[in-house]
Amino acid sequence: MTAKVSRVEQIKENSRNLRGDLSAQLDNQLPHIDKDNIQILKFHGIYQQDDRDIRKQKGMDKEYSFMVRSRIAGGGLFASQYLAHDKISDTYGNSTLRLTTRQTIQLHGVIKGDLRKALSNLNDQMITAIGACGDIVRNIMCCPAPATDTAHQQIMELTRQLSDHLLPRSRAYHEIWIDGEKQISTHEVDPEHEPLYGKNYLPRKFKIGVAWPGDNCVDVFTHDIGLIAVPDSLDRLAGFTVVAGGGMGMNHKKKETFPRLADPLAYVPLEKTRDVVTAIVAIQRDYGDRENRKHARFKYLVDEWGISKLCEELERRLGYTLDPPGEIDEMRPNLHLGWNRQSDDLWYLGLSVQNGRIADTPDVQMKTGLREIIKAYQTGVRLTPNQDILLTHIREADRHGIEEIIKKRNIPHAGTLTAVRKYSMACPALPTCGLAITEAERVFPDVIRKFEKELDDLGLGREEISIRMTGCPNGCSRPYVADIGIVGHSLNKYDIFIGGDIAGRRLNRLYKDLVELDQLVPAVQPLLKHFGENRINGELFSDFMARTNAFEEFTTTSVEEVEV
Ligand code: SRM
Ligand code: SF4
Repeated sequence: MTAKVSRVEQIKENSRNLRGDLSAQLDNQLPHIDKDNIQILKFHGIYQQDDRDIRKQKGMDKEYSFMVRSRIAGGGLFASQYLAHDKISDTYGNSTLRLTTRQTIQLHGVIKGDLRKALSNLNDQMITAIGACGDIVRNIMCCPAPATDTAHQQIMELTRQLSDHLLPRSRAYHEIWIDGEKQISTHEVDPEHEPLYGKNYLPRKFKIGVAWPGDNCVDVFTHDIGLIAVPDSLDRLAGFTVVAGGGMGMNHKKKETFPRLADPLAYVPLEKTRDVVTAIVAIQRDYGDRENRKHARFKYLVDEWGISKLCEELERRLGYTLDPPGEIDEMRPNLHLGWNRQSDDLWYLGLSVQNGRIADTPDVQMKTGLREIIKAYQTGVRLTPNQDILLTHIREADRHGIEEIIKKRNIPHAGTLTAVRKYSMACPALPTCGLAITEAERVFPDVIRKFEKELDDLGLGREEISIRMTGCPNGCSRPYVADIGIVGHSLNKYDIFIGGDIAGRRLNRLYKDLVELDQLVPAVQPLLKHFGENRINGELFSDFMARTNAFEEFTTTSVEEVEV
């Protein structure tokens, strides 16, 4: 390791395979973990947070609590596993469950003294949080449709296998959170070996998504590695079109940071997929930037190398030549909402969860309703990349009872929601996210209501337009592929990005910057009106934006003046 590496690199290297001093930190009487150990904590799926609302109310310096993110490959859970999250959120958290844009669940508001109990309760249900955060391969996403055909089953199976294969080998997680007796281990050097990650793990987070052909519900081009299934003529999984080098995060003040879509790399048969994915991860391990974390994502390496050089290096490591990628079918995202056939005798029901926040409010008792349904009917659960939930394996005979609970708890059926609302997503932002510049999740219901009204007034109330909002430019709700991305820039001011496409194959562009929250809809209104008046044959907003020069006509930014 050279002297120039970032501080986080040094912390990882000295962490004794992700142990750091976490055990001692957990045992002391302080409400928080120290600065260096916070970095190690992330690998265990936990973030230390400071609730800015409570801090202000109490006039305190910091109000510490912790966010625990489970690792849930492809978003698939058994009833008991979902119910364990529900219970832990009441016992140790803030009583809400936050479904994430990567098909996991976050528990917020856990205090330090309860972390071990919360993680141990999850472990009792075979749920881990290791690798849900940190410089490692994160939760692997997969199209959540619970189909019974062979190829669909195979992609979920592969997702689970890849997820297990790409976990760290370190026993630190079990020692610290589960097997209490080893917490005070004095082992200087851990005998275990990390064959893929080594002592320094990856330069940065690494993300993989698996898509079904024609259905881009996982936003496959936004991943470091995207795998698009290729079925054979008998509907079994033959292999994957591999795409590489996607990512969303950027920084308003650093022009060298940018969102990027993955490029097609190769066709890989199923039996070689694991080796190819592992070799790509190893390339990022070896060549990713370990000095500058803002430049450490795989997308920058791919951008600088180009896809051909990546392919050459990959083939050199594998020792064989890869087939070129085939044509990628046109894709549309399927949200998988509403009642759907799972098989001849089973159904699944997709429910839209606004911003993924499962909670009880005076109007909608989403949390109670879901608990009642899942408990009574022992449904399976699949979390979706759009922060929604699918209840699976429902028998015809149980549909009536489920409908009764939905009615009693006032949970809206997807059919009653506008397309704009269904496609919308916002990140948590304030008060928990330490990187938030503006509000997102909390103001988003109102923003969506206003867009719905405007679209309705323009006669566009049924349009499929995706709106995604974040409280900073990191891109956690993948705003840069949305039709309309709203990104926090400075206090109460947002940048509006327009022109992504619903299929997730085109990045949007900065349309207006530094727009006040209450001016978001007026800023986009003229463009929407222009679309309504000039679209051809009912074309989609995204197709209209690609066909015409409406963007150039309506865009105005002051970006040159404000950037430093
Ligand atoms: Fe994210 C950091 C929340 C998906 C890009 N993200 C964070 C942190 C942990 C803030 C922090 O570092 O202190 C946020 C915690 C907020 C809170 O209070 O809960 C956070 N990210 C989320 C979630 C919960 C948003 C959501 O609305 O669901 C998503 C959790 C996913 C999961 O289950 O694993 C989430 N984050 C994403 C995505 C979307 C995706 O992966 O498909 C992205 C863009 C894709 C990408 O990675 O390029 C994303 N998050 C970031 C970044 C920018 C990374 C970069 O390349 O620059 C950060 C900041 C960082 O890493 O330095 C970040
Ligand atoms: Fe926080 Fe920014 Fe991610 Fe929103 S986009 S959760 S504000 S890091």
